Amino acid sequence: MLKLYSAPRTRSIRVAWLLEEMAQSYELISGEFQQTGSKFFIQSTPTGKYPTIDDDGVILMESGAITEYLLDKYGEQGLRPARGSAEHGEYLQWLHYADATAFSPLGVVVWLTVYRDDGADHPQLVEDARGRVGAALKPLDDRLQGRRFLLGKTFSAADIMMAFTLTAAATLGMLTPHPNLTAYLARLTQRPAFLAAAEKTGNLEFFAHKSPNTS
Ligand SMILES: N[C@@H](CCC(=O)N[C@@H](CS)C(=O)NCC(=O)O)C(=O)O
Repeated sequence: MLKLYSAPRTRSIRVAWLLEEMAQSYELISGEFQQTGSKFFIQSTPTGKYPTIDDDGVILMESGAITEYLLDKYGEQGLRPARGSAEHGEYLQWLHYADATAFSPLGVVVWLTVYRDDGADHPQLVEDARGRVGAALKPLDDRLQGRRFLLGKTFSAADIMMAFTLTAAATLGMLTPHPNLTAYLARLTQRPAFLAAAEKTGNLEFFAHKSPNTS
């Protein structure tokens, strides 16, 4: 059976949520995120990263790639537009934007202020990364003006990818200037498939936007 390696507060929620939307059965292998100080790829998964899937020996990391693989293999279930359509191009754009463009500067903020905990020694770097987070969230907020989802009226797997990124932004207090994104994230996290995945993967607290230092 398809196995998903998952830990709370990681991108594994994206894959669990997608599988719940697809009503696809899977075995959840739950672990805890190991703090990455100076070592990387040390998570208790076959790749050392979360998320990882093992689909009868096909071992994959990268949440965006896993998303596309699962939709190809197990059926799209209306979760992405037809290939070659204009909407499919937009779907791919936002799917990748979620981790490549929007999460990158967020990752720097998290790295310096949460994992390394020496952000105070590098105020310029933190400020620069925060500025780039704001710059990456602005076009998204504009996109959600008058739209329920990234593609308009239709929910897609790109929304799943984006929700994790926006939740990370919210825990750092960086979603407040973006009212469309705040409302959009609230909409997404009411979905039954999200709630099922969040419960199974221990992510309900994270999506309540609690930072690692608050309980
Ligand atoms: N771009 C990758 C990022 C994967 C990633 O960095 N995952 C984090 C948890 S959310 C991790 O496993 N970090 C441990 C490490 O970097 O060694 C994806 O979208 O899956």
